[in-house]
Amino acid sequence: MPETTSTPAMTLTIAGSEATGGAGAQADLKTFQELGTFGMVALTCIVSFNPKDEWNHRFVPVETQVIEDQIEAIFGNYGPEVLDTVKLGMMGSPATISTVAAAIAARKPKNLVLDPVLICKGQEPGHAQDTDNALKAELLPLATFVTPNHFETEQLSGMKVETLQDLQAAAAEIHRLSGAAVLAKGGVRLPGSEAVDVFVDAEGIEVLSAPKIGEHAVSGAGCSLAAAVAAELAKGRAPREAARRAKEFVTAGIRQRVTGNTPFDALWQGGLRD
Ligand code: PXL
Repeated sequence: MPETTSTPAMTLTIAGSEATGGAGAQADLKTFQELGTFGMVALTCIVSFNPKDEWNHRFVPVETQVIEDQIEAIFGNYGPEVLDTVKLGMMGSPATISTVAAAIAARKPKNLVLDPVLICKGQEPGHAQDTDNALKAELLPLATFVTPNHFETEQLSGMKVETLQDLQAAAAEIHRLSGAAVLAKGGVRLPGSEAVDVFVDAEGIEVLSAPKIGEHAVSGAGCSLAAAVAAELAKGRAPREAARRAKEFVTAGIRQRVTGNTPFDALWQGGLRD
């Protein structure tokens, strides 16, 4: 058989490990593969839920030098013209944010999708204020696409979000502040039978809507949504089309979610398969 080489679209996630495979880098990598891109990971931290303590997070940061080493290895192998799409997930500390911001600013990938993970389940709001501030100051200005959830939308916009109109105004504000395309997630947090998300870019606003599936947030939905946006951008789709496809991917994955012993189910990235 003659040898052939292939050149799939390339996607990197800089994110944390969530050992049970619901969220974090595991969700990103599965999403990348499912959507036909060649996935890579630079790990920022390791999260292990604790079954003996209501599934709260145990969190271990990866040393900043090791984060730099991983990013060096990855971009040494594929330059920024080949690897032009990077997704950022959980950072976990101001030191990690500064390390990642410097590494990204030096490589300038065409697409930088920021999932602005501020606090996770099990963390006290306010506990991570310095991390929130560093994320806003150092990573948000580099992003070309940002995917805040309900809480993160309020934090990044400084606005209260209780209705779809509020979500539209807050998403527009984050777009104004950052210049990035914004996909702000209402998810199950806004009242009504539809799970609504709002997309905004320079061309205007669009409400993406799908019937709610249950009343509870599913683990990995945010990670998978941002990873799906990154995969679609890497394949050459425009941001608005990437947002629409990512929403479909996540809706199908929530419909076919996986149940275990944690109090939240996990999204299945194979939801669009026949
Ligand atoms: O869903 C946010 C998230 C992102 N990354 C990691 C996580 C979580 C939530 O549990 O553990 C590593």
